[in-house]
Amino acid sequence: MGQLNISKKIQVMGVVNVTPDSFSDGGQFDTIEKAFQHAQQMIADGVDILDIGGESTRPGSQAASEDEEISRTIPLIRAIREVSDISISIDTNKLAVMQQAVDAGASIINSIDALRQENALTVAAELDVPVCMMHMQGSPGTMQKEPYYNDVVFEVKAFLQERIDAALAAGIARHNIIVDPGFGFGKNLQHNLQLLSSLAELKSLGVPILVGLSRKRMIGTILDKPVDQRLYGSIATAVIAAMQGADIVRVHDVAETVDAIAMVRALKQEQI
Ligand code: PT1
Repeated sequence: MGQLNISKKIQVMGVVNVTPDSFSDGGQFDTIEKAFQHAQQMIADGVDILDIGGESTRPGSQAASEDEEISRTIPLIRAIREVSDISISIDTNKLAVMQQAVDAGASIINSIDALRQENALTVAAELDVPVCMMHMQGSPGTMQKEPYYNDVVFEVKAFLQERIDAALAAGIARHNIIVDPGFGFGKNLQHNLQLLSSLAELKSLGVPILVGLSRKRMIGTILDKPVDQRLYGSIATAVIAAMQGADIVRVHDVAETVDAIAMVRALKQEQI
């Protein structure tokens, strides 16, 4: 428990959303109970890390308040900790949520704004756990309006390098740094495809790379399929990313991805 596994093994991170489902009115307990069952299934399916988030950050989504995020995520983290020592990541940009989550047993901070908020780097350095810093152009409410880059791969890589430098300067240990190009966060289809096809270029940053492509719109656009029919496309993108050196893949469909990634791992061991 606690430490991120930094061995050669490609890790599967399972997405556990604790955001109330607008189609159910079962209330907070119902939401947490469902997320707990979901987490237990992922553990049974072989997940390496559970990523718990109490605020949706999909394009166009609404922000959650600090109290909402805390009341959704902290009881869930405690409940999982009572039954398992699985690695838990907290998907948040809020400092109080990071602190309470780590106190409750989370061992990774997943920051989609790359710890750019006031004091976030200092708090993360004090917590002394691995942090994932993600690239995003704009903010979730508006980021898909008009994403623009001259050279998306160059600009994302330069941003991630700048965040690595800032993290190191704030006292975050190099072995605790993970980066993520942020698929779908202020990127159009072409930007996403350019990043995916050049993912290996991020390896020279010298830190583990996390990618989240599962069920995203880029898959829906290519396949012309709604979100509940993107499983095979999602598996394909996880494999494409892992083949290019992604160290952690963030996914919804854990059992399927664990098998797909096992094939990549076997192939990579042959190559060494
Ligand atoms: C991600 C990620 C995340 N994605 C990390 N954390 C989401 N580290 C939440 C779409 O285009 O990639 N990396 N936390 C979910 N966000 C999105 C963004 C969901 C875009 C869907 C889309 O459909």
